[in-house]
Amino acid sequence: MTRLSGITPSGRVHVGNYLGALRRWAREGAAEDLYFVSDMHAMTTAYNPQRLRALSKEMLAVLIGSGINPRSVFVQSDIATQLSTLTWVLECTCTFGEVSRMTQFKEKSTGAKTIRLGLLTYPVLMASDILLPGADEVPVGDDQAQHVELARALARRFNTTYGEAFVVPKAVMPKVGARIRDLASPDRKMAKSTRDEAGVVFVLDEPDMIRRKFRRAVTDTADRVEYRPEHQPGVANLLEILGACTGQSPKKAAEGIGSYRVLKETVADAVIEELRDVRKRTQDLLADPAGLDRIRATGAERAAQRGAHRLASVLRLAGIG
Ligand code: AQP
Repeated sequence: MTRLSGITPSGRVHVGNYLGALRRWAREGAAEDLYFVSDMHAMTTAYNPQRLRALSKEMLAVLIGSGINPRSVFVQSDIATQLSTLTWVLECTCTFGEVSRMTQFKEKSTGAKTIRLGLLTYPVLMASDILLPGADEVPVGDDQAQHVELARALARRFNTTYGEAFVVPKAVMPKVGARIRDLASPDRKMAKSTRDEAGVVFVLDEPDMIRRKFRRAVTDTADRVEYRPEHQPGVANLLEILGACTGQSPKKAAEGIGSYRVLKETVADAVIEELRDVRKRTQDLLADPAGLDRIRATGAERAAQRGAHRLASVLRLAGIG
């Protein structure tokens, strides 16, 4: 059974990505699972090529530094030739109506001055990510469930029209972890692409910086450390982060903390501790670029080998190649 998950280098990895995804991938991932840096997905809106390359490299190191099996990790564009070939076959299996109906496309394209064609066809590339290695399960949040549904539809359609080539994948909803919010604006989630970094704690932030960001976290004037997400979103967010680090419920985490000042110091300490080894391992990997390149090349080779047989039969069945 193969599970597949990706993370897009649209910015630097933050503590929300780590607590909500990477840590779980490291703890629960099996040897045959695949985790990839989806750098090609970062191209659907304006971006800087040098920054994308640097972010992808750093993200690869953070994935491995987080404890994910290096043999399960690869960078999407390292198998770009296979993926692009399969994407063309799937684009010719998919209808314009199907992609233009995608909620995420509608959200991201509404009001945009120019819309890249890749923004429309991105779910088809995502279908290739899933179908090429024959993933059985794709853990996704609500926002991506529709895309996995499309991958299922395309797999079934190809299988019945041209011949059996694809595993029909299943979307699985991971256990709902805390949705970590931006420390400076607790009304929105912590996100990689947020321009104002004051409320975003990056996995590779130095401990001093982490402490500073928590000290400045937006709370309220009540100075009452209780878990009441509706009334005290900033405080609730800090308690969720603390609970995620200490393995407690946010309510339990609040016990014995008498002031916001103490709460902020306690969360900062817990996050620094939680990230200490991850940061150290990641920094070691980044300090040895040749070693990281070797790990990357091995991951790419394994991913390519895994897809080669399926791609060959897809091309044969489709009457090309
Ligand atoms: N704030 C968050 N709290 C908990 N989990 C989070 N994830 C993202 N933000 C939080 C989880 O991280 C994984 C990787 O996500 P992605 O690259 O597919 O994109 P995303 O969810 O859109 O991540 P970001 O950080 O919010 O980036 P941008 O700014 O590009 O939108 C996913 O498993 C996600 O649930």
